[in-house]
Amino acid sequence: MRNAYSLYGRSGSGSLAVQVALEECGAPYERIWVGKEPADVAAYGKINTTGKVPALALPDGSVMFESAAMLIHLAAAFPQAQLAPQAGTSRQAQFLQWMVFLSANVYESVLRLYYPDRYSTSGAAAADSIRDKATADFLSHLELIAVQLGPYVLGDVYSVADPYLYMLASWAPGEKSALHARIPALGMHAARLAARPAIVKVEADHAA
Ligand SMILES: N[C@@H](CCC(=O)N[C@@H](CS)C(=O)NCC(=O)O)C(=O)O
Repeated sequence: MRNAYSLYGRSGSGSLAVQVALEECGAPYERIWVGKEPADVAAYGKINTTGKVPALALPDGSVMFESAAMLIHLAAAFPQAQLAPQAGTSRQAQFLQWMVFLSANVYESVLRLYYPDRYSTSGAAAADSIRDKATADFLSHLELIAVQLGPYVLGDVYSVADPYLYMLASWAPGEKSALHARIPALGMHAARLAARPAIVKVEADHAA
């Protein structure tokens, strides 16, 4: 029996996709919520110096940050779960492309949407225009990935890119139905993913 992983996160945050991957790998893990009080944030800063969630402590005690890196790592650590294509194949090249795209573009635009004050020296005065541009970028990034869903990010093969897309798209502002009406392929992807036992379990944990 391997020692357990420790996943640090918050409800509804970027730890959701990593928790889904831990479930689908069959990895032993504990899920730790990080509080938002100054003392909690200070204590967490000693575990993850970026201060962001998620962080993942590996069975050997080392700690990593960056959600996409965690997903890629877990898929490689548990090859029997078949959550990523084999290293060196052209399908893996596509997989890595979309993982980096989701992290560098989709996640990035969501952060501008939710933390606009961090993207200008004008503070709140610039917030509305930063949010508007972030929303437009978020939607165009999602449209770009949605046109080639078939039904998964890698076509007919499921991978950790799918719960990553599922989680990021769920952060769209406003009603989910509006996003799914605008990008139907994304709605179908979300419905398919929402039926997976690991997602049912992790969504319930985050909603509790
Ligand atoms: N690139 C990072 C982004 C992590 C991130 O910004 N997480 C958000 C929650 S989804 C966070 O910690 N926000 C709190 C803050 O920035 O103060 C990743 O993919 O893990």
